[in-house]
Amino acid sequence: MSSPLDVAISAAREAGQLLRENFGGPLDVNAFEAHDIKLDLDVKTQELITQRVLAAFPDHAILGEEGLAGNQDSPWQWIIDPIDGTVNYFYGLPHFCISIALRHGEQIELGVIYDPSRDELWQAERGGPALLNGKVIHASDRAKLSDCIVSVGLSKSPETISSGVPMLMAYSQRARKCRLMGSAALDLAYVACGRLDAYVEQSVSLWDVAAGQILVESAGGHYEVKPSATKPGKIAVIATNGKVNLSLE
Ligand code: LIP
Repeated sequence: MSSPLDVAISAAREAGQLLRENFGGPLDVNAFEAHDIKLDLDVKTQELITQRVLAAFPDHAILGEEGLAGNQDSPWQWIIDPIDGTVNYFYGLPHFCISIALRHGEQIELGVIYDPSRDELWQAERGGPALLNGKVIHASDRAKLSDCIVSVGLSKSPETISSGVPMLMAYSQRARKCRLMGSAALDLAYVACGRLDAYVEQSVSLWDVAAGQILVESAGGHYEVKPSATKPGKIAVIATNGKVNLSLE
C-alpha cells in the first residue's frame, strides 16, 4: 500500500496536470466575490484529490476549501487547497499551487505543495527534512529586517484589507522589499527554500497554510499562528526564516 506521502505527491501531481490543461482556457465561475473568485475547477480539482486519498485511506477525513468528505470522526485529516491562488489562476497569472497536508489530531504529519507552472514540488514529513524536487532546502539566514523580503497576504474582505494595509505600510518601510503574490501556500514554500524571508497574513484559512507550516518548520524556519483578530474562524500567520524578528516596535 502506498504511503500517505506518496499518495499526496501523486494526487498533487495529477491535480497539477489538470490545472495545466485548463490554464488560460475558458473557466466556469461559481462565484464572483468582491475580492475573490470561486471556480468550478476548484471543486473538480478537490474532487480528484479526494478520490485518490480516500481510495488509499477510505476511513480518513477530508477538510478542503471546497468542503468536507470522508469520515469526519477520524483522527486522520487531510487538509486540501485544490487551487491556492485561484484569482491568479483565473487572471492567467502563473502563480498558484495545490496544497495538501495530513494531520493526526492537531499534529501535522506531512505537507506537499506543488506548483504546476514551474513543476516544483515541496514536501516534508514530521521529523524529516524539507525538500524541493527531492533536494534538501533551508530557510534563509538573513537576520536584519532591512535585508529581507517580506510577503504580505491581504485577504478577501474589507475588514482584513483595511487591517492589512497598515501592516504592509510598516513592513514596506522597514524591509528591503514587500511582496503581495496571492498564494499563501507558495509564500510559505518560498520561505522554506529561502526565496522569501517571511510571510505574514492576518486572516487566512487553515487549508491555505497547513502544508506550508510543516515545510517552514522542517526547513529551520519559525511559524506562529493565532486566531484572526479581523475574521472569526480564520487564522493569523507569521512565518519567518527563524532568524529575522518581524516586530514593528
Ligand atoms: C488565497 C490565499 C492568499 C489570500 C487570498 C486567498 P485561495 O487562497 O492563498 O494568501 O490572501 O485571499 O485566500 O482563495 O486562492 O485558495
